[in-house]
Amino acid sequence: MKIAILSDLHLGYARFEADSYSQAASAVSDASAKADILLCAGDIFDIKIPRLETLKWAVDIFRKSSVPVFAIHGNHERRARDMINPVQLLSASAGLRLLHGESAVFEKGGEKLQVLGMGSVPEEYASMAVKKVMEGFRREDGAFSLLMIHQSIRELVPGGKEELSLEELEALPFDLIVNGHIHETTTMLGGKFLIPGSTVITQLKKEEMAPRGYFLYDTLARKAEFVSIPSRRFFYEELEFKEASETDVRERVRERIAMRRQENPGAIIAIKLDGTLKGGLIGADVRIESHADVFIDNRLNVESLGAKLEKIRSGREASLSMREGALRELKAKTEGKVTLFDASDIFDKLLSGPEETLEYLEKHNKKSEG
Ligand SMILES: [Mn+2]
Repeated sequence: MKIAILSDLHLGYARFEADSYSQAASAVSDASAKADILLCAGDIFDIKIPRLETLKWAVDIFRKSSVPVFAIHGNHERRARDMINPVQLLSASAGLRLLHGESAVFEKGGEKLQVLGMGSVPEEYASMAVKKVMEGFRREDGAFSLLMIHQSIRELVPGGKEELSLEELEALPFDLIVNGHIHETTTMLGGKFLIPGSTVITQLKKEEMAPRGYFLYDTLARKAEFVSIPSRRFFYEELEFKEASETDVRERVRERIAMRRQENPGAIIAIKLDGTLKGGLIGADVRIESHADVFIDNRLNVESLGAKLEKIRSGREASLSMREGALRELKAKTEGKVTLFDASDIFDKLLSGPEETLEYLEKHNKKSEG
């Protein structure tokens, strides 16, 4: 059996709305021609209450699929329990099978696939939600078992703590786990954990330069193949300057755009400008003419400002920790020796001011007099 795994179509995404429709349409039609079933791991829509035009696009795109579609909702579609989310509406109008905390079996040519779907939940509840969903899950005999989720993954989030971890996912009884939410194509756990990534650019990050597409998974070979779809090229450029003039910056930006657009006329281009400017120029002084689908991230001369802020911040932290250190030291040295009052309290009061110190001493003097 061949399973197509798609995710994060973000239909109606305002910045690249036409791309969101055309690229999703390509992905769904290409996938339905190659696979026996299509899985959609959430964020089919970009917002919870899409415009009617977007809904019409979605219905048209999914109605054309010649194979069944199983889907879950993503965080962009999540609404309160008693409200209708757009994927539910799509499910009712285009025949998608929407799974939230339940499983469905698809059978073809004597082969069975069981998909357990869990729509997006807030990250802090993800572990608990998976446990709860697993309690109600009964494994179908002889079926290839698959879990479909739409969550962050602890190991992929810097400083992540409450997200689902790869370890707990690996321990679950599935042949394959597929995830949405993360827009970058990713393969983990030796091919047992797949993230297809979004079909449209939404974040203008370096990682999004990779081709857009979907995974085609073969249950017999237990292998996934990434199938790229026709999509608009995206370039992320970093230009570094040193003591540059406004003309220097404008020239190099213009050159870079021309170079990229020569090979890819419709390319989306994000340009990060970094480094220093001549004399008293600041980043905001550099005016760059606007081009369609070119996004400038101007960080010229912000380094010095950033460094200044950093100095102030670390200075504050250093003095704070010095104060804490001194308090601790004083406490340790006077412990058991000074009995009338707490020496570290006096130190603290002295730092606050003479009034506070006197007040404190007077209060303790009265106390010791009885
Ligand atoms: Mn998304």
